[in-house]
Parts: sequence; structure tokens; C-alpha cells
Amino acid sequence: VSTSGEHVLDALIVGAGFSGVYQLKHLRDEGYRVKLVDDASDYGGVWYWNRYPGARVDSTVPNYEFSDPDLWKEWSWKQRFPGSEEIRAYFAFVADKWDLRRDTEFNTYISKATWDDAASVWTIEAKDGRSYQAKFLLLNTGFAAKRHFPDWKGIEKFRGSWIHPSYWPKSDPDLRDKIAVIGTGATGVQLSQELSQVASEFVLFQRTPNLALPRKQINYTGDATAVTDDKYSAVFAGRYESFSGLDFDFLPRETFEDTPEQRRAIYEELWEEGDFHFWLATYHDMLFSEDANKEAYVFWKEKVRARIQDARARELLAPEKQPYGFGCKRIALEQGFFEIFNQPNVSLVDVNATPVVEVTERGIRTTEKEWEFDYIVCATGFDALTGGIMNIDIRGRSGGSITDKWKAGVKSYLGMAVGDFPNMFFTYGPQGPTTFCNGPTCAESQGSFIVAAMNFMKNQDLRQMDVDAAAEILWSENIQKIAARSLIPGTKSWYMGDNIPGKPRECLVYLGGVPNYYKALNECVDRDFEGFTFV
Ligand code: NA7
Repeated sequence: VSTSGEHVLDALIVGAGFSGVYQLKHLRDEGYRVKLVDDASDYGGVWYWNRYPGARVDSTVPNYEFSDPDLWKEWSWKQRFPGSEEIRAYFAFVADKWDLRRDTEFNTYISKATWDDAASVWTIEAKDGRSYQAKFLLLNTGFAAKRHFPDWKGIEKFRGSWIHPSYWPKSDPDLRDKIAVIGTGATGVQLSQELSQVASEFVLFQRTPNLALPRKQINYTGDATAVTDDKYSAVFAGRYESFSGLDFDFLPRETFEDTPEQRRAIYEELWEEGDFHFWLATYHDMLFSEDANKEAYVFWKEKVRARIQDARARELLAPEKQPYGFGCKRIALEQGFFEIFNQPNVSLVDVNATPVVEVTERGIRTTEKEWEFDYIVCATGFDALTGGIMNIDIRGRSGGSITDKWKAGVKSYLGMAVGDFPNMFFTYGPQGPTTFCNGPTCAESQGSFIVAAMNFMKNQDLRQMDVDAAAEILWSENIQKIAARSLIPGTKSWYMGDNIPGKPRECLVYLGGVPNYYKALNECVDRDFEGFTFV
């Protein structure tokens, strides 16, 4: 393949979730020659992979969809929180409407990317030996692309099936047998609700309780929809005005500005709303003041403890003493989760009190006993935020890898670009508002930034765009400074890199809120990409 000829793409887009799909459509609309590749065999990103029973999004629609009227005018969701299957159907609909398939190659796992400084081109290699050349490398690998498994000894001995939920077999296994779920993140909670209803014996292995909130699903039947047509544009505009990119925001006052009675009434209202309201539509000091945070926990605990009959389970799931900062770990949305522990077929193992010793042929041996299982489901999460990017051997201008560059901690500008890696952007990754901003909102704001950057390069006849070292230091330091004002660093979580042994401890997400992030992107564009250097 020649580096100067027609084979060189304007951009190779890696990852066919919301971000990648948005970029294919919008870069192609601008006349660029682009290609979208993904390891999966269809669109959807995390939704392609996450097919486990109960998998569903924790953002409501229409927040969780593209804002293009050509799409929303024709598409009707069946639920307020759509399930994984419905989201895959949405992606298929988008692929047809936006005519994406002609420029997409599936079953393509990108393993290597090397920058050629003389030619100003990336050579990008797939695991099967195919290679691409592109002026821009656009990484949309998502925050949950690298799976994490427990390092228990003896895993290979187990005679039953051992599954990570994001590799769920396409033909559902028979789940009426004895099942273990490891982990109480959003995935573990969703799985537990479903599997506990079919398994003869269901055991949840918990390390940390999830301070889950009531989901309050709504089914849209007949003509019922999330919002009427006249409200869509306001919802989409509102996403950029709220901290979390959703259609609600923190209250404009502090917890103790209200009387106890007023506070109680507010908490009850937020609880009744369901969704993340009790987390992200509450008093604005909840994630910043310890006393405010404690107050929220007291209410949460009272609500949840009343739902669990067994005293031991109650204390493990909703401890009397607050276990960690409320909302400082990713909160799950639940519907009936706490009630499953009232069922006779359900047990809860506390791996802190009775640690796992080994996996055996028949199941899992803890310091208490050997548990027998047919299936062990490892809902143990991901090397979140950085794993999807560091999975790829990316070599920048100086020949160094991104893994080397980020060894002691992430460095980026705007949570999208990395110094020494010219003409490369990533989305929905570290140092952006990732997961504190729902996927489609980020896909559209970061995607438009990429389109603007490529247009700027074209209009100015530029070949290379790299990050200015000072801008990178400033952005990266600012991520930690903003985090330090909140309670989030005080709790162990994957926001802080704690779930992966050896990962540097630092805040991996931008906690300044979507409006400030969006403003930073827009200012950068308006100031002719201040913070970047050009050739
Ligand atoms: P998460 O949120 O990373 O949850 C993983 C869970 O697995 C969490 O409860 C962990 O406990 C637990 N875990 C991990 N390793 C172990 C071992 N060795 N033993 C016991 N328990 C363990 O992943 P999810 O897939 O649930 O969610 C990821 C995101 O996807 C979610 O936030 C949404 O945005 C969608 P811990 O809490 O670390 O003590």
C-alpha cells in the first residue's frame, strides 16, 4: 500500500459504538474517505458484547440516543431504559438510515498502529495481518473494552462453565442450574435480578456493597413515548447544560440549607423519580461535603434495609455504618435486587469475611466451605477507561508506546488527544467526562470536535496536529485538582483505577461536568485549536 496514493484513508475509525458510528456518518458527510472497523461482527460497541440476561442501559431515552431528527422521528423505544437487544435493533436502524455498512469492516481487531512522521500517516494493523493507512487514527474503543477477571487459583480446573458477562454465548445457556455471580457492579446487580429467578441455587459473591438506586422502568405501550415530538430538541440541548449530560441536574442548593422536613420531602421525591435522581439530581454538595454525603446515605440505608428480611444479608448489603462515599463508586440501578435475598434459593457470600481460597473442579472453595456450581459468572468488570486504548500497541512520533507514556498515569489534552501521538483522537476514555456523561452525548460533542479539527487541518492545508506539552500538563493536572475537591478520591473505585492491580491511582474521569467540558471543547475550536501544535 502506498503512503501517498489513493489508498491512504483520511481516517480509520476504530470501534462501532455510538462514537464510531457518529464519526463515520459525519466525516463522510464532510467528504472524507473514512472506514470504520470493529472486532465485533455488528454495530453496537458495548451493546454488541453485553448480551447477558438483564443487560440494559442505565440512562433514559431520549437522552440515550442520537439527536438527528431523521432518526428520532422514525424510531420508538419500547422502554424508558431499553435493554441490550433493543439497543442493538436501534443500531441496525441507524446503520440503514445513515447507510453505514458500505464503509464498515467487522471482525477486525486492531492490534497495532505506527506513526510515520515523514509521510504524516498512521499504519494500522489488524490481528489477522490486514493493514490500513490513514491520516487520522480515531480510537472509539470505549471505556469497557478490556475485561477483568479475578486471579483466583485453579480456574482452569473448573468443570462447569466460566463466563464473563460481556462474552455471553449468543445461544443462551441453560441457567436453571447452580449459578454463582462474582461482583456487585451494575452488571452483577442486573444479572442477579434475572438469574436468581431461574437458578435452582443462586449465590452472589460480594466484595463491596452496591448502593444501588431504584430504576423505575416504564414500558411504553400503545402511543406512549418518552417525550412528545415537540420536546426532543429541548432534551438534546439540555444534555449540554446538565452536569451528567442527562435531562436533570443537581439542585441549586446545599443539603443543610433545607430543614430536615424539607430535606426528607426532597429525598422522597428523588427516590420516587427513580433513575439516577437520588445521585445526580440531589443537593449539589452531595459529592463534595462529607456531612451532606452521610445524610444521603442515612436515607438510602433506611429505604433499603426495610426491604431485606435476613439480618445478615441486610447488614452486608446496606450496612448500618456507611461503607464508603455515597455515589463515589458507580451506582447501579436496580428493580427488585434487594428482594432476591429474601428468596430461599439465594445466598450471599462476603468474600471479605470468607475469602476465596481456590476454584475447584466443582465450584469455589472459600475459607468457609466448597460451593458447587454449574456456571460461574465473573461480573468482575473491566480495566476501565484506559484498557481499550492500551490494548493496542500504538507507537507515536518518537517511537514510544502509549503504554509507556501512561505508565505512571494518564496524560492527555481534553481527554481526547495525547502528545507525541499526532493526528490521533480518542473518545469516551480517560480524562473526559466519560460515564459522567452518557454515551451518545459524549459521542456527539467529542465527535463534532473531531470533525472540526479535521476541517481545520484541511482548510489550513496542515499535515500534522499534535498536543502542546504545556496544554497536556495543565489538562492532566486539572483532572486531579477537580477530583480533589470532591469525595470521589476517598473511595476505592475504577474511577480511580483501584480495580486493576498495579494501575496507578489517579482520577480517570473529568469531574467538572458536561457544561464545562463542552465549553472547553468549543473554546479550543473557537481559538483555532489552542493547545495543539501544527505542521
Ligand atoms: P464493575 O463496576 O467494575 O464491577 C465489578 C464488580 O466485581 C465489583 O463489585 C468488584 O468489587 C467485583 N470484583 C472484582 N474483582 C473481584 C474479586 N476478585 N472478588 C470479588 N469481587 C470482585 O463492572 P460492571 O461490569 O458491573 O460495570 C461496568 C460498567 O458498565 C458500569 O459501571 C456501567 O457503566 C456499565 P469491588 O467493588 O471492586 O470491591
